[in-house]
Amino acid sequence: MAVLATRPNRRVTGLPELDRCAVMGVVNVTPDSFSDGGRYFEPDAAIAHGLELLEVGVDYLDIGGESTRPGALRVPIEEELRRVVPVIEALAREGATISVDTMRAPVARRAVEAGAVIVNDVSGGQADPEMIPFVASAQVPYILMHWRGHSVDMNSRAVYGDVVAEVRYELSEHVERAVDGGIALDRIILDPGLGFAKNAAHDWALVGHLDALHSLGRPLLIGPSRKRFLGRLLAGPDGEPRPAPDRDVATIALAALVAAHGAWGVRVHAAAEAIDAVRVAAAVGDPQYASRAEDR
Ligand code: PMM
Repeated sequence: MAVLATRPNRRVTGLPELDRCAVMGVVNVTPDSFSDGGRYFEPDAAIAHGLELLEVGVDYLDIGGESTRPGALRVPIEEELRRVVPVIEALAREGATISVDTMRAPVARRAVEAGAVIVNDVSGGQADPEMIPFVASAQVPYILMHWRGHSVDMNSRAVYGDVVAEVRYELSEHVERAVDGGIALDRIILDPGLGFAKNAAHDWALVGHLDALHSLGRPLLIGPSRKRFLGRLLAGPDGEPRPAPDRDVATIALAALVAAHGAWGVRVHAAAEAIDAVRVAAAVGDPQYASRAEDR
């Protein structure tokens, strides 16, 4: 089955090129994330969780200390540093390839010093004017996500005529800014930012049109894990959205679909299941992958 007409770009300078979609396991060192509700707020719990994710074979750990759930208020920078730095240090020592999920340049800097090798900036360089210069100087891969403003009021910015065209255009503008600011284009990974200033219909339109985003020419990371649009799709007869912890099967189904449509990576909580799913997607797209996997 030819899943894709063209091969999307999967090359990111500074990262290995995998023969399947990468899996990034989430480690939220926060008391209030919608998706895992503070389970890993204590450093020891976060480190233990990171080790579990490594054990199941994730390619990357994404470590963050600031919740971006809709309505969330900012965390003071000292607190964000206190949360993430020891966890990054410990997991880097264990050999993890770590991305730091932060919008702040000083946090990104300390995280890179502590062993992170990717900066995941959900604001795409908009929250902190020092972020692009820092990433340019550190020469690390940069995940640039589509974003229209801080979580406290982002839902009011979920207004689009044509969400796919507008997200594509806004991403292209931010890539241009990042490159003008000195970040090498070949280190940039793009992310449509599911759930960030987007309602469920917007999220579905974006995951259904990865081709439009691929046309920007950069690898795509997709973060569907346990998000509201899945909860709404799976609402029970009473109309109540399915709770976040019960959205993993849907997350995995979508991970397989976006992997089959050329995503470079998926950012997920249920990492073991996602690894199986992206391997299935790789085998469907390339029978050689299946025979190589059998030989491993
Ligand atoms: N989503 C969340 C946090 N960080 N980073 C990227 N690049 N893409 C995402 O979709 C994304 C992100 C929010 O989810 P969480 O609270 O489960 O971490």
